[in-house]
Amino acid sequence: MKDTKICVIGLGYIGLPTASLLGTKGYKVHGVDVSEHVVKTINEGKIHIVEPDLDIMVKSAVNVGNLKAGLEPVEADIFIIAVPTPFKDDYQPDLSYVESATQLISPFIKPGNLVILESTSPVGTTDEVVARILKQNGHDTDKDVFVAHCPERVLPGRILIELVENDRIVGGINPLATEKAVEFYKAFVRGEVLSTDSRTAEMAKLTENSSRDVSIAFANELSLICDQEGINVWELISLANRHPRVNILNPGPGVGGHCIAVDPWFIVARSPKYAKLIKTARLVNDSKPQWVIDKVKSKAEKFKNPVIGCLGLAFKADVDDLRESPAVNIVRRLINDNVGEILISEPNLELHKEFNLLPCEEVIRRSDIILLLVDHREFKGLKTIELNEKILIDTRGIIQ
Ligand code: SAJ
Repeated sequence: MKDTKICVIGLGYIGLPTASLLGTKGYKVHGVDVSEHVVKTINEGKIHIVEPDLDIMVKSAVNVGNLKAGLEPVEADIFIIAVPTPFKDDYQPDLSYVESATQLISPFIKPGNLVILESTSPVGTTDEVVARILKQNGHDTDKDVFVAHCPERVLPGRILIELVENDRIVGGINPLATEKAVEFYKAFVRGEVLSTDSRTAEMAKLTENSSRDVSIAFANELSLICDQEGINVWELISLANRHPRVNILNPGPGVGGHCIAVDPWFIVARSPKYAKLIKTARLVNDSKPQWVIDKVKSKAEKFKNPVIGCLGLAFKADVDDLRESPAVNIVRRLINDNVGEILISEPNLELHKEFNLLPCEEVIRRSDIILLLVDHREFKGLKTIELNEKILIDTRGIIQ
């Protein structure tokens, strides 16, 4: 292991934890990123994203000389691609980062190398994009360059734990590639390493996130029905979940982050004729922020100069990540539509370039309407009784 060299392309939420973990396990890791700032920060032993314990891991990998970052790849035994796979305006997958990462590493690849795509990808990407580009560049991916997919499955906030503890699904474009990739993951993963082919591995990851999206859509749909019927949806769900075979997730202001709100579209894009439920779930979850906005507007109408206190901006509890956050979308719309004076509190951020952030207590004290958007631990102790006469719209069901 000491002599195994690994080149990780993309030093974001997945690439950096993976690179630093491998560095602390004794591999010689070279990380590549397009951002000079990211490269400089990591080489100083620091981090550019918020994730528990990642700072310690990066510092120790850099200090022992096992993690270096650069703008260009180097020759290695194993290449790991961990770049973003967003979608375009028409919900079609944007694979341009995977394509450019593959082109970037191609001149550095030698016979015997293993190339692993970890980015969440539409079915066929490992074979039809990564292996195809390598083949076009003269590499023999049938015989001596091994190409596989191993989707990342870690939960932001628990990345370093889940990188080691979670089971991994590994699928090569041929059985030999699967075998080589399985052998690599078995060296540092404590969970089980399960082998399949690359297309099934790609679909497994999309299925996991779509399954969660569909379940959340069910909860969100229930929340609208219950609101109309005057029923507390959280009480309802906790009662229904007492059935031994029922497990309903929680409604919220919408689904955020860059995974669950994105990945189901990769299935819909390839199978529009059949992916009806998956698409509907996406639409149900994407329509929830508008429902919240309408609710606030109808309450605000009762005030001459309404002050609306928004609690939370992040896409989920106890993180500082605002990507695809329904809370941000809702706050921005309330401001643009001049619904009233908007006060905002986000305890996980000190500053925001667009919004003025205030302490939670001040927001509550000054507001007529309290809009709870994120179930951060700082908000969990709030009690209806302390909110006096104020109107409460609790999209997460945490205020008692
Ligand atoms: N949410 C609800 N109700 C719930 C659960 C979640 O409204 O009951 C919302 C959250 O508030 C958030 C969104 O859904 O806005 C997504 O949050 P999450 O915690 O469910 O998932 P992510 O996006 O942080 O991470 C997911 C994970 N996938 C699954 O749990 C199947 C993670 O394991 C994946 O690695 C990650 O996507 C990814 O990178 O794909």
